[in-house]
Amino acid sequence: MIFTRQADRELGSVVEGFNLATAGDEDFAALKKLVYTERIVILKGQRLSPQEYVELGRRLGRVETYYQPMYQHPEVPEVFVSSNVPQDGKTVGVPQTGKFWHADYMFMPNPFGLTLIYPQVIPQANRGTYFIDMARAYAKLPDKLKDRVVDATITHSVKRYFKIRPTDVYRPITDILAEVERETPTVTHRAVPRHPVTGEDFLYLSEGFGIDVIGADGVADEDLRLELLEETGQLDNTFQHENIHLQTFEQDDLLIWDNRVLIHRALHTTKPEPTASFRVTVHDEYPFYDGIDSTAVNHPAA
Ligand code: 7UC
Ligand code: FE
Repeated sequence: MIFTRQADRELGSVVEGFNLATAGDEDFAALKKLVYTERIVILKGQRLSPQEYVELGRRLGRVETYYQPMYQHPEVPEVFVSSNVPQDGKTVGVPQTGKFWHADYMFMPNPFGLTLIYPQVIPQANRGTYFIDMARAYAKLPDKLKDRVVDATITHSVKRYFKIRPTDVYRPITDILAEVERETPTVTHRAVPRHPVTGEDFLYLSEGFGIDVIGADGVADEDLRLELLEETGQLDNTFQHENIHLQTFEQDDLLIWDNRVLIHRALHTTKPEPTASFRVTVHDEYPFYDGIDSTAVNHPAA
């Protein structure tokens, strides 16, 4: 395997010559280490079946299957499918996922450390994913703002971006919202957890899933939530903020990123184009942050 930093970019390293069929445990350990330091790793030249892709995920840790069946690959449920491309006249997976700042499973009690994305159908005009490194963004905050958030907690819920399923048609919206709260109750995470490998503190807040920032006095502070979103770049709808990194990719790329420190957002498409990608998500061998039970099951079948 050969690692190359992306020239002129703060994030991301490119890996040539990774081969699942021949990779040893030491290669997977090296890959993971690279993800923690570089945040994003782009494996070039990958030609994997959905089954092989999940196998790659298993070599990195415990694979988490998305809790909602409508996102699951019809043959390989561990693969989450984001797609607007019908197959045999039927929709596969879910279109338009993640078009808001978030980290995956932030609204669950035990989020996973690693997200893998394997683009399948790549749009021509609007390709790529936006990222913000929330460890660097936190480090750059004015001390006064850091002081206000360091001992805070944040509540998270999927309710703002929960997608209506075909079976929800004609259901009262209040019933659906009550079901969302029952199935995925609002969770509380420390506002500024520490990365178990790099030791960096990061701000665990997103515009998509963050509900309340609760100060050390136990009171929700809406001004603080908005200031933090503004300072970190999450309210910049031009995506020109210096914290925002656009990661592009091409066919046969497979991206692995640090789902602790990075938040991400699907690139806003200006014209509808066919796009499809496969996702696999993995709990590494470290607790998500100190104090979280890394063996906790997120969504016991309801
Ligand atoms: O459809 C979507 O945008 C999925 C989102 C609500 N959850 C992705 C995740 O893993 O947190
Ligand atoms: Fe996502």
